[in-house]
Amino acid sequence: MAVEQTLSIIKPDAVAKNVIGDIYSRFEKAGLRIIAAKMKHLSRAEAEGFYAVHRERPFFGDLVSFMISGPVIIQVLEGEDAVAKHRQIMGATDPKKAEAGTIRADFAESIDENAVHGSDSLENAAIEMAYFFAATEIAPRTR
Ligand code: RTP
Ligand code: MG
Repeated sequence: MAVEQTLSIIKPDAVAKNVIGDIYSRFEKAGLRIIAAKMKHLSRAEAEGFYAVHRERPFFGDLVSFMISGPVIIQVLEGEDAVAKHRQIMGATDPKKAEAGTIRADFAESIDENAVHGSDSLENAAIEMAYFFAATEIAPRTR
């Protein structure tokens, strides 16, 4: 397995629930290191750009409105097999289908307000990291 980097977002519902620390703790316990982080209230244009692949989907408008309903925390996670490991900790998109003990099983209310985002491939991870962070804002561990 290779060391990878992936983009994670704690969505507005989870920030509102005050569970940022709990979610960070799950990343750390899984061996994922936070190598970049920022809190941001996304503009509509930023949210639309981030989710542009879903532009034609029926849920796109609701998704964008939700993502700009409050601040989010955006981070880059680094570790062995980080893309898949992060998706595993997150759980299924629909919390009703998410495995017990996953972030979405524990904190998500619905498929629309589902607590977290995670890149779904190494290729998309690179695109999404560049969308939110300059290279100088990402600090891979040296010790
Ligand atoms: P994400 O991109 O946020 O990590 O979630 P995901 O990969 O598990 O799901 P994706 O298919 O990429 O969908 C992006 C987000 O759109 C909302 N969604 N709503 N109502 C619906 O049928 C529906 N499907 C997706 C969710 O917030 C999902 O996380
Ligand atoms: Mg996705």
